[in-house]
Amino acid sequence: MQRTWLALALSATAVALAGCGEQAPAPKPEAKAEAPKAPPPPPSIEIKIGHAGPLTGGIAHLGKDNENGAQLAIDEANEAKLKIEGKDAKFVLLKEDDQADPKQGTTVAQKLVDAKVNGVVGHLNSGVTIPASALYNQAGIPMISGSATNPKLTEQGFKNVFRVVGRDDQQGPAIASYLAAERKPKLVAVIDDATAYGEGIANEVEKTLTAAKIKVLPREKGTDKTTDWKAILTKLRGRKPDAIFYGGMDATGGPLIKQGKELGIKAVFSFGDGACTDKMTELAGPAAEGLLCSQAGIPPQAASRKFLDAYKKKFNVAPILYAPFTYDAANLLIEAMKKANSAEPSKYLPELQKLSFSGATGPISFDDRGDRKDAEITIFTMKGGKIEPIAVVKGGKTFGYEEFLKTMGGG
Ligand code: ABU
Repeated sequence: MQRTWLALALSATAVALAGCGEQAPAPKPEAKAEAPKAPPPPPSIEIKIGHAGPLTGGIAHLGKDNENGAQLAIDEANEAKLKIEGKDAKFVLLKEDDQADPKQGTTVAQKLVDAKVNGVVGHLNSGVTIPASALYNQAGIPMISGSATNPKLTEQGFKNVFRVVGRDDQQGPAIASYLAAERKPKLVAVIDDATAYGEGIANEVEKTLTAAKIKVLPREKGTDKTTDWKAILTKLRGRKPDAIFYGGMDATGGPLIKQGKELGIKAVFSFGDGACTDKMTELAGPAAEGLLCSQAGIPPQAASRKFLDAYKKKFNVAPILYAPFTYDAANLLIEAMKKANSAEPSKYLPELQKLSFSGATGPISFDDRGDRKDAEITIFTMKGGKIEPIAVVKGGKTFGYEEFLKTMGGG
């Protein structure tokens, strides 16, 4: 009874309201909880580092070794969540294959310039790095090579060009002096591959030998593609040299020593850094045993434990030659950006020029030309299929390898 009355009353009210032109208020929707707004992402800055080296061809293994070193530094910088200009810095490595070819080198250098890279690690070969450096210089982009050793690279007056290895006018005299002192050759044959590096280091070796009153045969030449050395070696065999020095890379140096031994040449074979790798055994087998060679820095196995462990963990191989140096090169660019709080080349270049950096390869700072101060040169021999460090030349002094390790606080 009471319910019927209530229904009638409500209906009357509704009619009355309708008569006044008013609507009954719509039932209120259930109030929804407002989702909290996500804070805007922190501003970020993309910093592009270029790397260029040979990733195809006979020395692709060395190009990949260099690239890996730079990649490791970039990955670590991203893991460290650095801030540049107050923004989250995201580093990317733009990788280019210059095929160890000077023409291709300038093509990829222009590509990196067009991509507006903030800095470059590379290139590997002196003959490629020298012409490429002119393009980076024109664009004001700092570049650091971890392996190009020809002196000319840093003698062009370019303020943006650096290297973290020694030069061939240090390396050539070091290997030639070691050869002269330890093996006492009376007659030496010198061969080169007609590249800026090969010819340059061969000239330095010849100068040092001649100054030591050691007779040097007229220069023999191949190319950076020569793998058949038999004609040159047969000619040299007749001259009975006590030692042969080859200025060139391992891809061509391996066949050279193999064919030399097959022809019965008894000379000591010696090489610069381009052919100072375990690859010589892969290419020449037991013929590589006993060779002498030099590298324009500390041996890779003497790099910091932190670097060696991280490299092995990431790539599951040990560095071959200059990976610790390209790692340092990339870290130098990053460190200079941190100091300048800017990835703008014109802003961080002055920091790079005056940096004192503790790298995986030891303390690094640059002289006015952009060369590494106090670069070491290491002398190796091939033993049991592996190149083994035997001596280190630093600041005009020669140390036994173990003795040198003690100076580094190791050994
Ligand atoms: N330094 C040895 C290989 C690289 C170069 O051409 O200099």
